[in-house]
Amino acid sequence: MITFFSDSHVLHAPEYEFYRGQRVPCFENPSRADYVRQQLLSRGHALRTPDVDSTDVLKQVHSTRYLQFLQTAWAQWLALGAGNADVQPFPSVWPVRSLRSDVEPDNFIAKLGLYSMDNGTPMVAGTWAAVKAGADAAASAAALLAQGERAVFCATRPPGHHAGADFMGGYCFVNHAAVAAQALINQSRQRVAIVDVDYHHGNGTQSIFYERSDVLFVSIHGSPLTEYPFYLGHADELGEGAGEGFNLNLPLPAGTSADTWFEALETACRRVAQHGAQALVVSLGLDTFAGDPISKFSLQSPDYTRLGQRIARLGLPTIFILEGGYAAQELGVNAVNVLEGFEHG
Ligand code: SP5
Ligand code: ZN
Repeated sequence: MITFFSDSHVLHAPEYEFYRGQRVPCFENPSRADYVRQQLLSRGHALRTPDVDSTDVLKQVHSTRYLQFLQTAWAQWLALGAGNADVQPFPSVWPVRSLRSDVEPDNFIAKLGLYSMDNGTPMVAGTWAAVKAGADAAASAAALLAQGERAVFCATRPPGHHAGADFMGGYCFVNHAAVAAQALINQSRQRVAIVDVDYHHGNGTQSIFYERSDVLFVSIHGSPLTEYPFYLGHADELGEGAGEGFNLNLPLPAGTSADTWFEALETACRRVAQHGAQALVVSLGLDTFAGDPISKFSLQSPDYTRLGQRIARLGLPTIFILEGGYAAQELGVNAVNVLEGFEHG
């Protein structure tokens, strides 16, 4: 399968995140993309560098002030102190209920809190470059679909599905799946669907399309009662206004078996077919793997072939976007299993 891959991903390589008050090495790290790249090449899949500028689509999906912040954040951080070049900024204050988020403060840490949903999304000097290459990959994939390509994979990192219109979170800065879906809509397709199979609910993607009927969002994920992102992803979130009925969450308890997971995939696929989708975006998180260090589902490597086969049966032009998956070594095998299941049945 044609795959977009940018070497710029290495520019996003934060050193640590926090876990229960301790610094731990980042689960979302460059080795993930290296393993995916290795597996793609050894199994004969062609890599291409993203060649479409996503700037205009990014503006349709994200707020202007948030994009402005992302692009200037590192310079603002350095301006705070000469020693900051080797330090990762983290927010320490957030505008929760009763606090205002309409006024952007001048203080950098306050801005970082305004534009973050967690303190789990470390940023470094090269973050914007890596993130922009990921968005360009999504736009490039949509352009190939317009030329008649059946399916394209974006092997991008950092991931995107937790990022909303104006916030980062869950290792995500820009929502690549939303960029892909919006780019497909811009090609005058009336109906697009996004199926999010990452272990974590795609809160950012859901929120971006929550009031729209043209982009159906369906997600299978660990129950937010116990799993990140905790504050969204329940079954009663159906969409609002024109979007009512165009959001489907299929939360499953941590520990759910692969058999039950595939029943949920069946439900998801039937809803996509019913939508009359003209193209599909798959938020391909592989943290549903039994060996994932931060997740609690139990898919095995051959299950990913089956996942690709089921998605292929929808018969739709499809963009796969890499999201989570932290068993880095197996990530490549599992991702390429999906693509080959899709291509060869
Ligand atoms: C894209 C994606 O998969 N984002 C996930 C973000 C999860 N952030 C919370 C990480 C919590 C790590 N918990 C460590 C458990 C170690 N036993
Ligand atoms: Zn995830």
